[in-house]
Amino acid sequence: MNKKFRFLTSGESHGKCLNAIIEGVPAGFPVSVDEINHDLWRRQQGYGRGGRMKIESDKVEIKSGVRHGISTGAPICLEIQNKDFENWKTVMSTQQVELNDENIAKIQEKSFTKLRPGHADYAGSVKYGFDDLRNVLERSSARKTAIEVAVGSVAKQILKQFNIIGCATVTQIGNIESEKLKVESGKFIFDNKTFSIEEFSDFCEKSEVRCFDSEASDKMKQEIDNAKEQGTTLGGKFVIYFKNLPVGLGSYVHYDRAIDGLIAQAVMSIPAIKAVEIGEGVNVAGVNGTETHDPFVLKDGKISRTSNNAGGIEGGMTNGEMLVVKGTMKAIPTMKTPLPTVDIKNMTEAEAHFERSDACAVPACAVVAEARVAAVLVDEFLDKFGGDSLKEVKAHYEC
Ligand code: EPS
Repeated sequence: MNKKFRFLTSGESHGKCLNAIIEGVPAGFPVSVDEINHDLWRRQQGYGRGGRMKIESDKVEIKSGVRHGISTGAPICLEIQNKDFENWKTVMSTQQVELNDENIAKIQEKSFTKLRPGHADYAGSVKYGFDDLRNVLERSSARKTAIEVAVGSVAKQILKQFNIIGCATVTQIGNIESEKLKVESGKFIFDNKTFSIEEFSDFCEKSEVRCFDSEASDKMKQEIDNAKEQGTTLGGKFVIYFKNLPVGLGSYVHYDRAIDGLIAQAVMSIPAIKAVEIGEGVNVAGVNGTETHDPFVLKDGKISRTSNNAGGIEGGMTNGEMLVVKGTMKAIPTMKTPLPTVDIKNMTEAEAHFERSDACAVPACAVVAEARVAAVLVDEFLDKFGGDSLKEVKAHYEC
């Protein structure tokens, strides 16, 4: 498959910085640092975030591929500095450090060998042959999602040129669920009122847990407080919406071109995600065909639908309806009250390693998922309507 918007990232959780190189942004697209920084800020929010978010205030530097705020068609290089690196300079040095007593002590202090169940520690150390699990933690950490959000923010800015807008909401934290949300004809219905995507998004942005339902938000915060008190962590569910997508992104002709498969991969690759659903998702198992599928009707002479159970995708392609992607995140595995484990240093039973963590990162995860979905959508959008410049892409899109 020939990707049109592709990117690679690098960087460790406590290394110097996180980087991305994006290839495929045509010339002439506005790329705003402020918009990227706003998305980075959104990712850092959320009740239940840990101490690291008090240290960092993520800001991106665009290092190439953009001139005076406009893309040039060249690869775009993004960089986010890890402020915490100041405290990890010796431990995370990319070069050999002098092995004096002080440095040895610093490195040993941050080494760990007690596997955290649920994290990448065990499989990662076996796979890469590490004795020090620090080597696994540093790249497997969800810290890398900061640079993924920066990439997704560039993708969102491209989509915005075509009036394609997304938003992210949390619908469950621990056992607390939000009110059931109805989405009909591109409108959001809850609390017996109807809202546009912009209005709906505002409710989510204002909530400390990114939930549109204020009553549920309060209960979710309480649930997080309870988990903290017990030294444990919480997972949950979120939903990503994208509106105004053209018909026909993705394809049914090959397994690796189905857009639902691509979206599922993108969201599933976020640390701690255990399930991805499109539209009604797992609910379709218990419902017959008559109730599952979305009838066609003619509305003012145009083909229209009476429901959107499919979540905007049929046959591996967007069908013009609102895209609905649901994600399920497990509780973060680094816990104050540790689980039983094995210490690989001396092969004894032990308690799992604990270091600073988040009691709940579902609101942040929703922002990451929105960014990852945006990157897939742009890739497919440029595959269908691509050109070397914004002007060419617009011409292809409009004809
Ligand atoms: C994260 C940074 C990390 C964690 C979290 C996500 O910072 P630190 O390890 O320094 O506290 O807060 O990562 C995890 C919980 C994890 O399991 O990987 C971030 O920037 O989102």
